[in-house]
Amino acid sequence: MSASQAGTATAAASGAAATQRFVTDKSDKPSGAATVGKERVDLLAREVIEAVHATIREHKVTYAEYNALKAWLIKVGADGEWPLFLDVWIEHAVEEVANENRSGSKGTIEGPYYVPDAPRLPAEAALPMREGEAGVPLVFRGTVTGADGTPLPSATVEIWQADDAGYYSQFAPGIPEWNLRGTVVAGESGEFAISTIEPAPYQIPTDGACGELIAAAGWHAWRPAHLHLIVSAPGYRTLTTQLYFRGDTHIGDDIASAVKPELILDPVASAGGGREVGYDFALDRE
Ligand code: MBD
Ligand code: FE
Repeated sequence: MSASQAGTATAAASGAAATQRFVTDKSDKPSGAATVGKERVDLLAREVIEAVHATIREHKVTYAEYNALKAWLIKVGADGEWPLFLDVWIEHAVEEVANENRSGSKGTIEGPYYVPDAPRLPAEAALPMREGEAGVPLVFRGTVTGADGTPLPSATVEIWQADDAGYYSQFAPGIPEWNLRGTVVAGESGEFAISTIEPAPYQIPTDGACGELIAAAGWHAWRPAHLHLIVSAPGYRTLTTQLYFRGDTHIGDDIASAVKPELILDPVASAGGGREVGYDFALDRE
């Protein structure tokens, strides 16, 4: 992305887009908020509130600190950053619990920037890209099987990623709608080969409430470069995961705590000047 376009990418705009996405896709769905029963709400809300009280008593939290929290929470909402805040600091624990009994490939968090129904592409395909899309070309190939090795020709591999400047289409201005997003339909043996570019390390927006927290706490805003994937096949548990690149500066201190050793790729140089890498997905049965 050019500097002028990057200059107009604001936390509030990407936050509003991520909030709208969540409300549209998740709020009213079977896995959404509407289906949580009274006993669970009572138990979980009470425990979280009590945990906050315990922290206040232990550290003798002042009114100045309480008011700073209140102001900050109001700003999270105003900036549309609830999806960002939750997915960066909370989702990894939910994912850990949800996937603790998988025997196939490791999952990790979805994050705020998935968009369903990306263009369908054949097993060997390039992701939608701009003319001369910046970045090191990458061919990412592999197979989708069941955890027992059964090839899954009915699988789809949904993939989305940031561009070479660290921006996601539909969450930053000036990028074509489906840029670097696709739904790849596996081949006869569950195989796929996706041509793309290597994503850039990603800095979460620094000009909104989440950035304010990071600065106030003296943290950093970086995620290591990553590919996002949702791999699915009828009769199998859908796998939401991410893949990272060995040697990345922030692989050991992801702000979103979503790196696992099994998710780190080792790409090698390929003839055309780019890089290539293989990764096979194994899905658990439903
Ligand atoms: C991302 O790109 C991301 O993957 C997560 C989890 C949070 C913020 C931005
Ligand atoms: Fe991401």
